[in-house]
Amino acid sequence: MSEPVFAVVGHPNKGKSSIVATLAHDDSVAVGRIPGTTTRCRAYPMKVDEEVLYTLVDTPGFQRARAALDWMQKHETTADKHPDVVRDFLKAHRSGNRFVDECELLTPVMEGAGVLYVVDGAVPYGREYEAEMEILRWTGQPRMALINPIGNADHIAAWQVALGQYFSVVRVFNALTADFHKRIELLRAFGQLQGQWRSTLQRAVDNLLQNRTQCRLNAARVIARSLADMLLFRLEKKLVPEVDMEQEKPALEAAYRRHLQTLERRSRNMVEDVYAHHKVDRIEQELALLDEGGLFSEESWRLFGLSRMQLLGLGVLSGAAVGGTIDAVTGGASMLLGTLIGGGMGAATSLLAAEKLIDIRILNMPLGHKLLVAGPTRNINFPHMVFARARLHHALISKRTHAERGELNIEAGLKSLARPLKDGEQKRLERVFRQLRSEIENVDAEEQLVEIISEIFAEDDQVEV
Ligand SMILES: Nc1nc2c(ncn2[C@@H]2O[C@H](COP(=O)(O)OP(=O)(O)OP(=O)(O)O)[C@@H](O)[C@H]2O)c(=O)[nH]1
Ligand SMILES: [Mg+2]
Repeated sequence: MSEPVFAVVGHPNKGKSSIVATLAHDDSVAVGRIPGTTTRCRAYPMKVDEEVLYTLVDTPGFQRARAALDWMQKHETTADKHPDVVRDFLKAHRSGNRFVDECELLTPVMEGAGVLYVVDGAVPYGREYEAEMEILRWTGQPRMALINPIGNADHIAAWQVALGQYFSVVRVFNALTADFHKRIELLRAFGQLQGQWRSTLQRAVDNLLQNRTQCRLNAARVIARSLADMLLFRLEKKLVPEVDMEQEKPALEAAYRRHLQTLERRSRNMVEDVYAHHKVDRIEQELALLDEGGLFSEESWRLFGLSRMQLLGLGVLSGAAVGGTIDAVTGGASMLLGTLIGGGMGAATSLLAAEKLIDIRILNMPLGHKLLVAGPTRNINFPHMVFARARLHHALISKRTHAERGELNIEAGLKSLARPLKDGEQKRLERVFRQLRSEIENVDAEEQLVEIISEIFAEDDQVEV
């Protein structure tokens, strides 16, 4: 194998598999509360465009480290022979059942893997780890220790002192929350372990950074496509003369909403695929009854981090659009804003809600037939809200580690979307939404939307969310 291989080893239940999942970007790695989840070694290659950048080997935890070290010490001669003693240990016990887990975890190390030793910074350091660390030292392989604080970080300092005596590099690395930048930093540290890995890992870092940009672009494409589809969606139903049209409207409206929800859900799944999250249990309020104040309520907007002023600004946009063109807003904005502030938030909210999402028209057809037509929506705020929801989901999914198996609760993540959109970004979006609406299949506008969204995501990626 030419690419660097790292065996992730340690005590049972310390987050070894979680670290493998996070570093290999692989949510198929089995992670579990009960010690002994991993019983066999398994290699997880980290690939970008089918090229393996590095491989992580998940291993079972040490079970009888003290007894294994005793055996090794009995066969010890001089320090230069320590790796040979470990090899002899494997030969002597590989087919037996006394040191099954020790043999399993030491095999990839003796085949050339670097060692990543994982401990839990939330529990106190104790002597029982010394046999494990000593065995790893005897392997002679490059070694790094990772302190993965499961819960709290109370004992990190003591661990650092102890680990520093056995490992050339010691890092605190939270398997569940380590964001992309921390993972990159860790890879760079791997490079320090062994000279010959440095250039390969630097290339891996470069590839991952490029891949990150590509993922943002792919996600932006998915979102722009679904936004355009949602914005231009039109649904119609032909009715024979004797049918009561008023009775037909609710069904058409419901079908319209269902379709929007399907489009949104599909785009969420595709964005998750872009980031190799294939099994996310997502909890998200459905694109609600927009015209009944649900999604356009003051509360919804606030949830998306829009300030009171921004909210009022959007209210102005929305309100003016009812009476005329959006361009006319600029002049009248301050006056309207004054009225809205004077009228309190209730006024702004009602203005936001005033525009119906689903506008159903009735067209006359030959022979007394009628055509019920729903959409495309003309609601000004609709694409902004759809985008705000997509952006929040993207922020959460792009930072989610592959060790995280809990549900992804979108609304609960709202607080963490720290960066409000800049006015310029909001305006560019509005301009392109208008363009999209003006022409069916407006490819140019969609490309522009992709560009704006990727730029917003790039900026979001710099911010700790
Ligand atoms: N809160 C928190 N939980 C973690 C973290 N790392 C792992 N866990 C949890 O700890 C438990 C054990 O994690 P695993 O990754 O399966 O641990 P392991 O060392 O591979 O365990 P074995 O295979 O049983 O030896 C799981 O329930 C994880 O979700 C962490 O950084 N923070
Ligand atoms: Mg495991």
